Amino acid sequence: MAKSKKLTKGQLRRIKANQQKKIAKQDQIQWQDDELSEPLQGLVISRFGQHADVEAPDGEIVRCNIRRSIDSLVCGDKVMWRRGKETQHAISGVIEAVHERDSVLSRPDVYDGVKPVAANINQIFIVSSVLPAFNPDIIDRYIVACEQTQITPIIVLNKIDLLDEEIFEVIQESLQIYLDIGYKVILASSESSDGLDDIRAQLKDKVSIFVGQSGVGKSTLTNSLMPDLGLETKEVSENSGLGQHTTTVARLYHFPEGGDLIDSPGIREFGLWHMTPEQVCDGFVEFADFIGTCKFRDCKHKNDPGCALVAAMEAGKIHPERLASFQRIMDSIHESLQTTRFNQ
Ligand SMILES: Nc1nc2c(ncn2[C@@H]2O[C@H](COP(=O)(O)OP(=O)(O)OP(=O)(O)O)[C@@H](O)[C@H]2O)c(=O)[nH]1
Ligand SMILES: [Mg+2]
Ligand SMILES: [Zn+2]
Repeated sequence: MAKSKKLTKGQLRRIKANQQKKIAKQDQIQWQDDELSEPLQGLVISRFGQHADVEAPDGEIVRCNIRRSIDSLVCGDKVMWRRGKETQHAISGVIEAVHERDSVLSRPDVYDGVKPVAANINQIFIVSSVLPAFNPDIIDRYIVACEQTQITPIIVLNKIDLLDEEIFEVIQESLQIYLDIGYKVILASSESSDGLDDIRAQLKDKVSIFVGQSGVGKSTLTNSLMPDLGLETKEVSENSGLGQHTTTVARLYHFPEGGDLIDSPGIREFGLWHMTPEQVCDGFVEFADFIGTCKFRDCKHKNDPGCALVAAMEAGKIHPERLASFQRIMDSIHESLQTTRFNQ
């Protein structure tokens, strides 16, 4: 039987290395040392390919090349950079070093392994909405990532203007699960301005990022919070019901009242293939009291006899939806371990 052919890790790495060589040749402007200023501090506002927009200490945004010795650079990174004596092909400087990160949000990428999304953030707004579709699985996955990196998650149910009473009741039930665990939930709408003040208050003096599926309204929300921006937003495709990935790169904005906000491109799914089962367990904080008390040490927390998590669920201490979500994540991790791509 013909099996679908997957590229090996080595092959993927070679493709990527070749691509990068090509890009580097095209884009790298070789500055001589005497053509560069003294090193300056900077903040990466946005990264795209081999370039990044860096904010200088005086607030000016300068497009820079990235030294090849830098292997990871994302929106939110604090860097050392040097200004070129003149601008070449719209590039006015070069980033030479990245300061150590306080935190980083990453997600696995089929080609790149684990891919950082943003650095030095301390709050993640997990944005969801009924359009394109309310998806608690994605919320749970982001929460796991937050717990792993110790970044505070805030759950936003956006576009509440679209909810009729019946749908609202169903979703309310789902959201209550998160409230019961202790997470903050904000109901919002750019259309009706519901929740905007609450979000504003949460953003103050923090570095936050909006994440979530494409089309849930992250950029529209960013625009509503900072009306001067005028970011591009797009209708959710009526044919597929899927968002169009309108935002293509993460970008940081300074919030006028203090604090920064990163608007990030939407995702289809948020895989956790890069995590160990233990890390996923830790991401379900309400499981903590029961983990390690199953009858068998290698309990898969499914149909295993004497499973403490299943018992806790039956006793009403763990919500069945959360256990089911946890089991789905575990299944997806085991599946991906069987294909070699994410074998570590
Ligand atoms: N009814 C309603 N529609 C909204 C609301 N917020 C955003 N929309 C619409 O939802 C669509 C998608 O909004 P975007 O802000 O582009 O979504 P996004 O999450 O930034 O999408 P990506 O950039 O692809 O990740 C647009 O047509 C918006 O007008 C809202 O509060 N209510
Ligand atoms: Mg967007
Ligand atoms: Zn168990």
